[in-house]
Amino acid sequence: MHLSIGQEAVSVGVCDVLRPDDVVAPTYRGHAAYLAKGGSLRGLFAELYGKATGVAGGKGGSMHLIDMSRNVLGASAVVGTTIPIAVGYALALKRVKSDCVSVAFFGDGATEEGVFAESLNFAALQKLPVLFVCENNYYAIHTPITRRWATNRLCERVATYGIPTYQVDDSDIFKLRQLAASVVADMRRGDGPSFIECRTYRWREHVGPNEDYDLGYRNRDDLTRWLKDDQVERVGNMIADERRVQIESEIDLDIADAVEFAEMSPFPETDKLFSNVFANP
Ligand SMILES: Cc1ncc(C[n+]2csc(CCOP(=O)(O)OP(=O)(O)O)c2C)c(N)n1
Ligand SMILES: [Mg+2]
Repeated sequence: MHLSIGQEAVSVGVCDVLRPDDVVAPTYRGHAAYLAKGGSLRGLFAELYGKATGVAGGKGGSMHLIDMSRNVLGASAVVGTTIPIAVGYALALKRVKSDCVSVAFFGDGATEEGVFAESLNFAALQKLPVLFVCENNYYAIHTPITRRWATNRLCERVATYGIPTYQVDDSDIFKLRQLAASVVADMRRGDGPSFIECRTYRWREHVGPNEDYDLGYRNRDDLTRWLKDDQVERVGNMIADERRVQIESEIDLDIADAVEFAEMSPFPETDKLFSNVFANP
């Protein structure tokens, strides 16, 4: 699984200003976005275990959290694919004259896919209520943006489509939240798409729970800088000690409950093998 540890502030800063009826399209690194959108901890863990009670019925796993009861459009393992899905949903929202918005989360690597350019153009042309949120963690697997991008000027590239662009380069959750609130309000009024580039950092390896600073593609000093700016710690420090201890123990209990729920849940029935998949026997 692809952990979003270190990148939580992006998901929380954006999702906190959304309404339950707004939709989000997270990526395969989407645990934080799923939970920030009000997702079910039990449903998430059961999905990781491949159990029938998981949000995708145990057939998706970590990379494919889909939960339309929370308006979380299916995440995908294929880089960049949630961008046009979010744009398509925004087109549907506009057609039914809804004031809801659609949010596409994606990585810096996804901006290199052709569909990113197609989606930006179409969303700008049609003035769709879609917020593009790039989680720029500087790497696509092990390759840094310095070896992939001719220039670092991502916001400038996007701006050429006539889309307002913003950059949050220090992961400040309150700055991002305020910005998201303002652009979402504009989008609800029909102002069309916006783009936010959030600089952030993946603390763990690309896939899996371990650290990978011994691989040589990045430096632990970079992590140290981001650890100093950890927004989970920052927000935690704003809460009175007694209350914080209480919140943390409640969360520990919730996690223990979700893990137990997942372990006790059944695997999907074999007669469900061909339901909700494209193939038919
Ligand atoms: C279309 C496609 N190409 C390549 C891959 C292999 N791949 C998986 S993750 C990844 C890196 C994507 O980087 P980024 O978009 O920055 O997301 P991050 O993993 O950093 O969150 C690549 C190339 C893929 N899954 N899909
Ligand atoms: Mg990346």
